[in-house]
Amino acid sequence: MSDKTLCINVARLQSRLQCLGEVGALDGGGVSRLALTDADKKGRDLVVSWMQDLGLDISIDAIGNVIATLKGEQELPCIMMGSHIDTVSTGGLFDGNLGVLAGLEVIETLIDNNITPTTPVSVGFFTNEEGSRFAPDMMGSAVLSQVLSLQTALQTQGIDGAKVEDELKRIGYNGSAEFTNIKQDVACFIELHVEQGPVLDEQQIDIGVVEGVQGISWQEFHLTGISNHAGTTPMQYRQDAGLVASKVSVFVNELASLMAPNQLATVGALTLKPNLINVIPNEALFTVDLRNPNESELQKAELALQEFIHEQAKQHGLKVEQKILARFQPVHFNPKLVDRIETLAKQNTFSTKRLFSGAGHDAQMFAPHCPTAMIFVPSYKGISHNINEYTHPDQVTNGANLLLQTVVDFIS
Ligand code: HGY
Ligand code: MN
Ligand code: MN
Repeated sequence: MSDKTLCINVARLQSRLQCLGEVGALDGGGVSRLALTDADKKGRDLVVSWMQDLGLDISIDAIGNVIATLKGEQELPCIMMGSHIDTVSTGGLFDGNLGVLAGLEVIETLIDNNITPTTPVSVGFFTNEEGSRFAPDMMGSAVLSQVLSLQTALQTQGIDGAKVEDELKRIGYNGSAEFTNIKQDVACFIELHVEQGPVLDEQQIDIGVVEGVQGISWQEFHLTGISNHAGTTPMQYRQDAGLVASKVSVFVNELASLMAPNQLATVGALTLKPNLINVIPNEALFTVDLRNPNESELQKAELALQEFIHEQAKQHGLKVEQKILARFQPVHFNPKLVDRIETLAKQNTFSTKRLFSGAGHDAQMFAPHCPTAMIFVPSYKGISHNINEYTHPDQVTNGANLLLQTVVDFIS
């Protein structure tokens, strides 16, 4: 089979991206399908129906990961593609969805061309990749790769007080299939994803050849001081939790500048209590997202943050409680597979650039257990986790065809 003649059905892939994008659609554009919500269920049901239409073997495990498989001539470890279909609450059409639907498109293209692969070919979507409702992110693939225990994941309480276990049951995705044993059952894992950053778009590059994923540190801090009257309490008498939370936000921004260019820092969620104009806040609940491709640098940033918060809390008479929400070390993908993808991309006369992923991905959970790599296509102006996320149809087609050729290359 010549993989040069094989190409995906562009219209079918585009129509599925649009169709899935209507599930959880927001007025004014964009999508909200937070993990395990009704919208996530509807999206899951839609993609599962497409998998069923293709007659694929579908397995749903106890954390709700869904893996669909096209049988191979031989019972060998599969080549797996996949990503996620849950989104942040201001999501776009492509983050995660592209990797799942392009994987399905690759399988349907094999079927359309009466190609029975030597090894099984699978495509999966993994539960709660985003982690915005239930931390940590990449929860489903973290359980699959035994980085996170199933029980810990099931008992996780979300930002809205709901529990993963109850929500999985409520939407009917508390599956009973055995967990895929990545080491034994998966020959290699390839994830197609939008870059979500500005590099490929700015440099007009067709394909990002992803060498790895940077380290991620998510922490939640709860500062407690004393609420008091905003008009009668002299500044030096205050135990103002809101003040210190704001100082932390400025501190981590300055820390990232000091540790430039690879350190990133974000205070993404911040709630003050009682959150009233004339009351000094006695509580501040906030998150800090630190990222760095270098583990020791990431640890340095975590330590600097720790020291700053405790010194400020002491100075302002606050109690500090903190929780690690996610902590993943940097991951390197399989050099041979990365090289192969780069070669195939160049054979298609795509321009390519090697880069490290800024965002976390399910692929980073597979990487320690089987040869793993990722393919990036550009995000317009690097926008993502934003309703205006966009990737041009030609770039979607490039990525999906390269994914197809990588799979065909592997199964030939
Ligand atoms: O936060 C991340 O990097 C991913 O989108 N979950
Ligand atoms: Mn993603
Ligand atoms: Mn995302």
